[in-house]
Amino acid sequence: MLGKLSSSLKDSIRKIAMAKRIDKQTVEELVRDIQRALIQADVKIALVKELSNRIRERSLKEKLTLNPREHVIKVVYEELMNIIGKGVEVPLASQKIMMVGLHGTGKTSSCAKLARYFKKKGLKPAVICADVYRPAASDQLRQLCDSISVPFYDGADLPAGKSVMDIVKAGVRGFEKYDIRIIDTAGRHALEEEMIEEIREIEELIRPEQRFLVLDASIGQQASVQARAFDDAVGITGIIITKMDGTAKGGGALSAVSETNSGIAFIGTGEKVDDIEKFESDRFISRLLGMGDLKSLIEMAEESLEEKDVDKDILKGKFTLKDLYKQLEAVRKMGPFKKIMQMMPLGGLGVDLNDEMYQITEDKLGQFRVMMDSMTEEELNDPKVIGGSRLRRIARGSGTSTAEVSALLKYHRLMQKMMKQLGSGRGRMPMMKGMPIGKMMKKLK
Ligand SMILES: Nc1nc2c(ncn2[C@@H]2O[C@H](COP(=O)(O)OP(=O)(O)OP(=O)(O)O)[C@@H](O)[C@H]2O)c(=O)[nH]1
Ligand SMILES: [Mg+2]
Repeated sequence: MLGKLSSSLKDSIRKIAMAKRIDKQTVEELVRDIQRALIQADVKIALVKELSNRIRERSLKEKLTLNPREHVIKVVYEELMNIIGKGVEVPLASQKIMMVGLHGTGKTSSCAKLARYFKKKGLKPAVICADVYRPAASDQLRQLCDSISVPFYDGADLPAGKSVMDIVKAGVRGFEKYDIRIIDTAGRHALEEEMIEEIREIEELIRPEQRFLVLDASIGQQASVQARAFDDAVGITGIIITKMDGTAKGGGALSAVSETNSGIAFIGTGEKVDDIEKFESDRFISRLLGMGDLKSLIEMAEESLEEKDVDKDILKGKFTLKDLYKQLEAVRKMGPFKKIMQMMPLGGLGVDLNDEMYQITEDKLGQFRVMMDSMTEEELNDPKVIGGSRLRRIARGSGTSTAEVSALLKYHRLMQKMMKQLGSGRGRMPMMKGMPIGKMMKKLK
């Protein structure tokens, strides 16, 4: 994804990391490298200029809390975050979602992707086709919905002469019992008043909690104009950027968020129904800069290795799957285990570390993450509720087996127990983030 932008940015970060000293000249060179990379990715010039000025200003004038190299990298990171925005969090709750966007941007595909996403989270989705203009539109959406076993409605039962509003009204009512009702709308080639009027009417009719704008990443800066027009019309609550897998110009669409009051909610990374990612800008930027562990590194530098206040609930044994997830995330971001383990004063805990313990693989962690992605909030908070049928659903949703999901639950129980012991015991608990994993993984074998 965004291969070229990413490789240029990585190069410039690497240069900074290796620079003998950080002075006006190094910063100027960095700014120029980043400008070139962003402009090639089609980010708006005005935004690039603003970012450049801020990097120059902050890199050299801000008071340092980190070493100068880390400081500059942190500034770059934060300023990129500024352009791309924080991303919007879509609640896992009952809601109606209306999709809007120009012709061919990926609205219909994204309807199915979203339905699948929510279904994996344990919610019941249904999809309504409000595109009566393109003859094949309803067949396309029906096939997609069939493939993921999600109910679909296109007003086929209504009398001839039905309008888009009739279909939407009947669909929303018919699917009243469903948690997530997704409405696909028709695209046009350009921003025509007729289309805008139609989505406005749909919006007024059903008052959807979410109005998602679907933008094609390959259109580059054109994305801004679209974002503004759709935001004016219906008030965009989230943006889905599609086709991030096939373009070098994605920077234009990414930075179009600044035209709306919302942010990026999802990105599409391929044609299949599973090719959708919840957008998390810190993770996205870390990946872009080629430093999966950049943020954690910076945090580590800031926090230092002092003993930290550990969440009291965790030590009382209230260690949920979500806490485990957070821990795995932190570890994954920090990079190789061995390095982290070596940084921690473990002697006091009576933990004897041998090489075997370091052999937990990235794959294993990745698999855990996918399984947790297929769980509901309730399950993450209280894994005890996971019985046979939920186990099967999670396994299916994550493409794993029930035995593998069970192994994760067992791992969680062990961790929970260990946390409890630590809480009641000797108290000293340096660097919660990654510590107990090596030991627990060994037990799992
Ligand atoms: N590579 C890639 N292709 C995508 C992605 N999202 C959608 N597509 C493809 O883009 C094309 C158009 O997608 P649709 O979902 O039909 O777009 P639409 O906005 O519904 O189009 P209209 O209904 O005609 O306005 C299809 O061939 C999709 O497979 C993506 O994230 N990556
Ligand atoms: Mg469509």
